[in-house]
Amino acid sequence: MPAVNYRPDGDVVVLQIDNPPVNALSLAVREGLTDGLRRAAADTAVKAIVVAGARGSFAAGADINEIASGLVLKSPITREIQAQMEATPKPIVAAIEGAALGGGLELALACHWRIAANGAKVGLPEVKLGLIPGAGGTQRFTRLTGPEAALEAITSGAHLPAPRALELGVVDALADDVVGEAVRFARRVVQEKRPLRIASDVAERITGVNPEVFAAFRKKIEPKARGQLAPWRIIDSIEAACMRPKEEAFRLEREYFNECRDSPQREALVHVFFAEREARKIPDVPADVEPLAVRRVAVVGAGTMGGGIAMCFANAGIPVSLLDVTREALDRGLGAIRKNYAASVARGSLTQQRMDEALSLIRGVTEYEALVDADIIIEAVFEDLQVKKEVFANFERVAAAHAILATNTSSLDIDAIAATTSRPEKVVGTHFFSPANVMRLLENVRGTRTSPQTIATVMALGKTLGKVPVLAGNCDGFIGNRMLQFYGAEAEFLLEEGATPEQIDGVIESFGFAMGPLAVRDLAGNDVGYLIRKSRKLPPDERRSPLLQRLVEQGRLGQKTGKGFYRYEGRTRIADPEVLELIEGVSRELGIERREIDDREILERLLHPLVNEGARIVDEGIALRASDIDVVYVNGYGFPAYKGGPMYWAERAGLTHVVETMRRLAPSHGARWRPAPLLERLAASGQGWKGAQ
Ligand code: 3H9
Repeated sequence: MPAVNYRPDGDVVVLQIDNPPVNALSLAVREGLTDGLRRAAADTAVKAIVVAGARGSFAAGADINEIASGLVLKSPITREIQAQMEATPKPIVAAIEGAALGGGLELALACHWRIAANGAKVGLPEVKLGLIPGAGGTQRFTRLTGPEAALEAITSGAHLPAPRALELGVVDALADDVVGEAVRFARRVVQEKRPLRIASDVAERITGVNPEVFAAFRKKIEPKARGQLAPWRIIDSIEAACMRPKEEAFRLEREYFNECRDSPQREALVHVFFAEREARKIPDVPADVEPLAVRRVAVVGAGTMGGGIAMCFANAGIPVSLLDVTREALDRGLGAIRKNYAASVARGSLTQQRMDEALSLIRGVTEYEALVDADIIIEAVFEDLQVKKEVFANFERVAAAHAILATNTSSLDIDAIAATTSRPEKVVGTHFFSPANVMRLLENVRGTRTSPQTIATVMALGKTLGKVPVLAGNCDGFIGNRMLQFYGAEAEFLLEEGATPEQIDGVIESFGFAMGPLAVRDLAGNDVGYLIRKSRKLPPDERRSPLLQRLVEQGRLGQKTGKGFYRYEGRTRIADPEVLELIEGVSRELGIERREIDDREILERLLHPLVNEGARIVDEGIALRASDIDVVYVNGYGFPAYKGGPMYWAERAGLTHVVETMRRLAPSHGARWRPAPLLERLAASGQGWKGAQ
């Protein structure tokens, strides 16, 4: 099968890219395009060319595997094909269906005109792979849209819906029958002898640009882009498009692309890209297991989590019943949802019409009987096993026979919950993260008897909701929270030994997390953290810190009481000498001599125990693979994606370092802090996590 089909249609030739699954621009595609262009240019019967994609999609960009190989791409490279297009005297029209992303859009931008299907999406998402567009994307896009829109679109990597792309000038027209319309359009252009429109020569929107635009944008993205390379190089490249001669600007884009391609950040982000896709593959749930069709959903519990989960479904266009047993709690929950949507409308990130559509899909109910038509019921009530069991007993009474019964628990035993029903094969954990309508991670949890179809359904649901699903086995805390307890505890031990809250949070935030562990505690509430801690039965030999309890006793519950590990003015945290006194008091009480602790020790002592527990989780089969843990931490716990996730990061730094840290900690911290046997094995053999499979 050729990777590019040559399809004459009268005096127009359609070059159709056909490279499953996503029409990536592999070498075979590039060769096919170059040959097709040459043949069409040479054939006097051909008056115009349309470039399109097979199977309803244009092209998803460069082949990421090829870029990740680090090898120099074989000629013809995309830039050479673009030069060939721009030198062709015959009109070339891109017919964009599905997705035109990255190099795919760059290819379309080198065509003279672009026609997109109404439902198509276009974008330059390279930033998410730690790259900048490397085939003139920052140049041609900016020339068509002007710098403001280009800065927003390319630094965010957003997928723009076709109508928005039309508004911005990235595409020239929308159509239903895209290829047909592109062919007709090409003929019209020939008949009218319209001059060819070469995007790299369009200059109106890059002329007379105020350089302040770039300074202001750099300031704006600083909090989000801190520590990363690609977003800054994208701005540099767009600035060059506006401020430098064309050839120099294109050359700079190439240099920045190479710099990003060769950076460890690119490598880490490509790891995350493939890890997210790998996580959807469950070895004992073959791809042909048909997920249950989810047409109606019910969520039980109208608190913050339940409301957020209901919003996820409404946003995906799925009708959802939200149940709370009292009218008052239900009204409060529905009110919070309305407020949430209204805030998005006020911010401009949602239209009033979309808000109305979403709200019309959420129905508040107070009777369990109303859940009878749901295909999946998700419980999101108080985190208490007894309460959850009672709720599941109600499900047992009313749920349709085919319905899946899911729990949003963040740590409780799925099998114990399943045991209250007569259909344990339909019971599963769907652990959403707060705020549920924003956070991308969906940690699905299988019980001993959860059926393949139930698993396939909740994994597919993750995709429907635009989330990143990962499957975990059943244990206390599953993947994410089970690992996190070590990180949280170690932060307190470091305080006892001499570190300050600012130092600990500073180290973690410089590493790339949005917030350090103590600031997170203050946000979630130290009373909540303390309760969870108290409910855990720690082995007698395990080190414990009384710090959290002391804070709670003194009313330092965190942001909600204006003081916790910090003092707060609004949301601004301020170091508080009173806390330091309290911490020093605890050190004295425990007979610990405080010392200077350097930043590296802080980082390793916080992250290595996390990785060590991750190794146990892989060894026990709770996570199917180490990379699933990376997906969990990047999407649910704020681990910087450009460092690849904790397991990837540790492997790059050397697993032996983790073993050494754990050997140092275990004598004072207890048996659970000993190096995981799997980790010791892999470190000794020099194998990475692949050795665990
Ligand atoms: C670039 O273009 C650089 C240029 O500027 C520079 C020079 C030209 N390559 O996501 P899915 C695989 S950088 C190779 O599940 P969906 C994917 O791994 C690129 N493989 O489907 C998966 O494989 P498997 C910029 C790719 O329907 C399968 O295809 N472009 C590529 O949910 C299905 O993928 C991007 O960043 C690729 N480019 O979503 C776009 N893309 O089945 C990246 C996908 O074995 N791609 N695969 O696990 C996407 O965003 C989504 O795949 C897309 C489809 C939205 C297209």
